[in-house]
Amino acid sequence: MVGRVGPEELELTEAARFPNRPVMVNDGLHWSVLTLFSEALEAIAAASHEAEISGIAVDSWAVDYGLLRQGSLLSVPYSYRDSRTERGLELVDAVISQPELYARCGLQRMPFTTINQLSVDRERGMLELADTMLMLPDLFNYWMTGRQAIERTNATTTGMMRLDGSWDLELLEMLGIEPSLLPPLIDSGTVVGPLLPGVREHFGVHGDPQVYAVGSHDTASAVVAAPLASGAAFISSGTWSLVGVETAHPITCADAERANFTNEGGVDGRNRFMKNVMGMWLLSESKRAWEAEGEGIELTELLRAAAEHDAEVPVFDATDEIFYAPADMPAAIRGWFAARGIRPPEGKAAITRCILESLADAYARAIADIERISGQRITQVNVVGGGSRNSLLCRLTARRTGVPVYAGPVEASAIGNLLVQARAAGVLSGSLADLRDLVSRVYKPQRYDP
Ligand code: LFR
Repeated sequence: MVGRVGPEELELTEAARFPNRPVMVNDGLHWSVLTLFSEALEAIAAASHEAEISGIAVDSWAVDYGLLRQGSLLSVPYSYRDSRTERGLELVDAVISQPELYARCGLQRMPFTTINQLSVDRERGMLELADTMLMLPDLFNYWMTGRQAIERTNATTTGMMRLDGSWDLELLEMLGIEPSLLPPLIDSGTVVGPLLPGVREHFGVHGDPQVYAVGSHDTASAVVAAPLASGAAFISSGTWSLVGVETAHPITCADAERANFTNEGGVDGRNRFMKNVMGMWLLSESKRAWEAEGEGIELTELLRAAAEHDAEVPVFDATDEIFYAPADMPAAIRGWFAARGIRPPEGKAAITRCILESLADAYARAIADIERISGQRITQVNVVGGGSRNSLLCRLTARRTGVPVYAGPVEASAIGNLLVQARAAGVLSGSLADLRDLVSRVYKPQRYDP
């Protein structure tokens, strides 16, 4: 995405879009990081021929990382959907109980958290070889600038960071992970460094752009661009749906732990008290399964049929771990109902409707939890990200939460990334509230009433 930004200007253009396909080989599911890097740099190079690019910043999903030795990547990074994370949970559970871990880092229990993955690497001897770990956006920053650092918002998703923002050295020792693996932390809104001349030449990038650190966790960037009013909860809706509120401090009481709520670091030291709900992954994987049966299906067609499907559908728990990476999503949904003696929905329209109703139900439950645990009344929901375009889902969300839904912007992560870069470059100034003010002046949200 190429952005142009000024005190009263905010414009985003799509420079390129390419699929991000993890690749399954005999040792598991990996990200094609070189493909992602070269696609991105080629797009930046092409854009730099049209206009001067003054800044570059990377955000991506969280938790995944590369291991390096003397500056070179040692192995192909794994996808967090690889099943080795189950072994990771076992290894961490053997060392520390979940309540103790929660009190230290405030993260909800999820198999893919970085410490679980690193524990598997340790068991396999990889940490004896590695001298550095970089989160994926940091790996890209390193490839662009030569500087090794871990950006803070993403660091909070590793499970290795204490609630005060320092690395949890005691926990690292318990897990047998060398602290020297971790390069220095860097804050969002700072300069990483100039693009290396060799990178500029190789990809043909014109000009001399600076690389900035932003909320390198996509959810941190998305929430920067969520025009939150007081009493607002956010849903960052994409592959995942992250449902939560922004708070000044983490909330780690027993009730929060029981409800499996997470605390992640945001830009400007904010905290996101929230829950991971499965998200559009449920639908994209169902679509993939149906297509594998040989039929081409348009998403708009599925959504239209689901909107017209009036018959009652049952709902499943859209936070259940069984949906992380099933081979066949519609079969997993059927299995969830069958295990509870409930008749599953049949046919694509009913299943699509059931997925959307189940997502909206999970959002409503998460929001009720937030109200109970934080004592804060939620009077509106801001949906940002790709899912904000899904008007049926927005309508169902308003219906099940009982409060108005404000949908948009769609490209929230890219906008949040851009705003934080622009502020670091001195083009914008002010607090997050000022940045959000600019977003709401430029992007008028769509309102859905309950
Ligand atoms: C969303 C997201 C979530 C994180 C999940 C896995 O894209 O970053 O915040 O929990 O992906 O990294």
